[in-house]
Amino acid sequence: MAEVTLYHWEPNANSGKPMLALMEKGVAFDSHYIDMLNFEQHRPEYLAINPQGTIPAMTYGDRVLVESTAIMEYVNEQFAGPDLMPGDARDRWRIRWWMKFMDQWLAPSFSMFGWKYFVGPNALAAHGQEKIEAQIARIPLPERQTAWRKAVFGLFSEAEMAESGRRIAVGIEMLERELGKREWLASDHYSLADVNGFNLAYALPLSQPHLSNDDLTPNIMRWLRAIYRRPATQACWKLGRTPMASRVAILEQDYIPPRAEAEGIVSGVR
Ligand SMILES: N[C@@H](CCC(=O)N[C@@H](CS)C(=O)NCC(=O)O)C(=O)O
Repeated sequence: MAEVTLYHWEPNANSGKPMLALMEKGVAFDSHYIDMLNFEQHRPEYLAINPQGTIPAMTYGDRVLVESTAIMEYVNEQFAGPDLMPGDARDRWRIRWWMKFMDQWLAPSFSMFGWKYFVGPNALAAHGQEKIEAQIARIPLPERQTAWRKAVFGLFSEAEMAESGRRIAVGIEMLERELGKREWLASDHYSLADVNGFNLAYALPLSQPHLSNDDLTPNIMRWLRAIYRRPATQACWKLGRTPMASRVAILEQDYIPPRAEAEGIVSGVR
């Protein structure tokens, strides 16, 4: 048994961030998959670890850590292995700037698409309306109850979806510009900003093929493929169990042309 246990869902967004950071550092950990579509995050045994019922969470000895970006910073400082907050003070400022921008502004927009097109429809198909209502009533955080209701019952408004689409387009432009300046997102060294960014952006050429592809965003594509080829990323994405995570295989293609429409990824995930 390892000293570290990570409770996580798919290598994607919040769960994927500490998963990938631990693997990059070479930290041995017990992987505890929480099946979010089966509401395992609201079961008493998990609530005993994280009473908020959200994932990821990490235990290290008797310490319990939550919040994906804060966990990554902890992992980087606590354990030996390559420094993922490298460079000088300005680089570290840039890393933190990008992580804050992604966590607060961009990730919620990606998440809205993921929940509308993947999480909600798949959970509804698996459990049916009545059981889902009962599950939602058990969720500890009111804001997570709202997110589930909107996803399952198709209640994200057109205005919300349009705003998320706009933010994703702005985020793509910003990433492309920044990655034109240096090899990695925030520093000349691979950093937590790259780990964070990859977890949001790995499926961009599938989900936003009209905005991100080899013709329009060559810097993003170079960056995504370079991260995909890293042994830690390969090991991390092997822990995925749903078609959400297997979208990463798009990065094996050498050239991805512009397309007008997102490909039908399981249940229309975009
Ligand atoms: N800010 C938290 C967000 C955690 C969070 O909301 N995670 C989502 C999955 S990405 C979750 O646990 N959802 C479960 C639920 O809403 O039932 C973090 O970065 O760790």
